Amino acid sequence: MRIFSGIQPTGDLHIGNYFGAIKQWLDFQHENECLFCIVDLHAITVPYDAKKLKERITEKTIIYLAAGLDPEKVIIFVQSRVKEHTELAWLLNTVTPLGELYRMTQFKDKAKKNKKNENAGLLNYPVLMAADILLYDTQVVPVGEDQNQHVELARTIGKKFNQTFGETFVLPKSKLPSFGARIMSLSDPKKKMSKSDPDEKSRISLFDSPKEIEKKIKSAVTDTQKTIKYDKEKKPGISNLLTIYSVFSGEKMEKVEKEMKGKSYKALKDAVSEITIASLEPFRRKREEFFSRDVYIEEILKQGEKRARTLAEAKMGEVRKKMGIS
Ligand code: AQP
Repeated sequence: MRIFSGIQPTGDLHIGNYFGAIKQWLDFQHENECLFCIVDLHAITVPYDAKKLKERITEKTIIYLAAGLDPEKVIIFVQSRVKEHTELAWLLNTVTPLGELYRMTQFKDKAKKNKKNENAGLLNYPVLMAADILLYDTQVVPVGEDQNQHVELARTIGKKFNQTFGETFVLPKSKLPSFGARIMSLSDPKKKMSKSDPDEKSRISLFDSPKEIEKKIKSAVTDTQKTIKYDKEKKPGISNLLTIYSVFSGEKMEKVEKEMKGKSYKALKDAVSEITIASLEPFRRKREEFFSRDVYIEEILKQGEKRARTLAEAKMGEVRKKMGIS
């Protein structure tokens, strides 16, 4: 199967990004044709530091490698280096109903957060994402729950194009993890954990030190009751901690609930801290190995770009022809 997914080079990756996206990618890489992209053109739709963007891209590439992606098997590349993404996004704009874009949850959330910068790029973000996906005849897009709506829209746009210009695009499907598709903020467990949340305590970054992890989990919001039970509506904080424990341990929720039954909230937090620290330790270690290997990282990105471009150019040739563009 052809698999495509990406992560924006914004902020520090957190355990939500890992469980929602990267962990699934690792499972796919052995038996499928995978493209994993660093989607820098998406990252610039919100205020960002232009001087730091390149550094952020290198950082994310290191994370992909440290997590265990094998550049011999998968294509790792930077979105802006393959110009066909923006060309196709423009063309797809012409078949995208405006109403669909206005109803996207992420647009509404981000526009609200960035009142002074409510730009057209933010609105058109899902069209660019549709281009990223459709350009490679992607069948499956492994993402967290928050991106599901965008993948659905990519399908709608692809279908509309096919109906208008003839069969051209494969219609993609999203693949959510069976559990951990939405890790919530530690400070406000009704909101998803997010890289751009100004409250650092709200997320556990993949490279937080054991001390930082312990501190953040200790201060995680729970509730005033005493029972440990999975109930997303009534006990969002406890449910989030149980989820984190479950995804790191690989144990089913019923088993985790049984294990934690009768324990104090402090004991639950200690257990979550312990398993999180132990599970993230290999990331910290492997990341060190890739530091100061800039030439190697750039080589991987160059190779990835070349392989992605070959596929993208062929598809764009077909698209231009269908649309009557020379
Ligand atoms: N809290 C989450 N739980 C599970 N999966 C998540 N993802 C994001 N947050 C969670 C998944 O991570 C992948 C990469 O996300 P992205 O870089 O495209 O940006 P995002 O979805 O907008 O995630 P963030 O962390 O909230 O970033 P910012 O703050 O920069 O917008 C996606 O597959 C996403 O589903």
